[in-house]
Amino acid sequence: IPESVARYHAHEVGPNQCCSAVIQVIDAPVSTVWSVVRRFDNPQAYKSFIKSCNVIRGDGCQVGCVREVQVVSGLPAATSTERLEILDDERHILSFSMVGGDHRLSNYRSVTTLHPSWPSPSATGNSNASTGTVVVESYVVDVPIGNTKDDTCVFVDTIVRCNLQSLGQFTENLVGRNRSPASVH
Ligand code: A8S
Repeated sequence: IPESVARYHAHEVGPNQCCSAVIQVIDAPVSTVWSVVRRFDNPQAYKSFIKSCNVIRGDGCQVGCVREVQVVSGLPAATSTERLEILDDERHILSFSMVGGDHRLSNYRSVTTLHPSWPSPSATGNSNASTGTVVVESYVVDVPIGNTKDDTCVFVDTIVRCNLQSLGQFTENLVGRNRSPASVH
């Protein structure tokens, strides 16, 4: 990861905050994965905990715009209001923050970056073509009163890991590289 992009993952972490990162390797090109990730107005395309999303301020994919997501039932929250902070189409960086909602994740901010990955030459005999993507998603968030840093990170890591795994499945399907073939009836 280039230094210039790595610094986006170097969050300032206050005494009552925690931060962590999740990494996911996806067997689809950066261009495909980015076309899905950059759609700030359509997170439900791959985030399975999100039921629906409405842009309530600004233009869907422009910095400063605000979306309100409805979360599926069974989770400790129903809605979240989120602001797009960074959308860099050249370097494949997206960042958003949570600015409202009925959840307990105060001052949440995440940064997602995409990086080309190369298959091992022995696997394909072609070491030049980048075919895959490494996704890095890091975040910082306040530790809610009555919780520990560890609990908070375990909770958020679980959600982020689920999101990145379904991003992988969704985009691998788009390019016909689904690892787990659909069952045939
Ligand atoms: C994301 C990341 C997170 C979303 C969390 C952490 C959330 O949507 C869910 C449960 C909650 O309790 C908080 O990139 C909140 O979406 C699934 C409603 C914000």
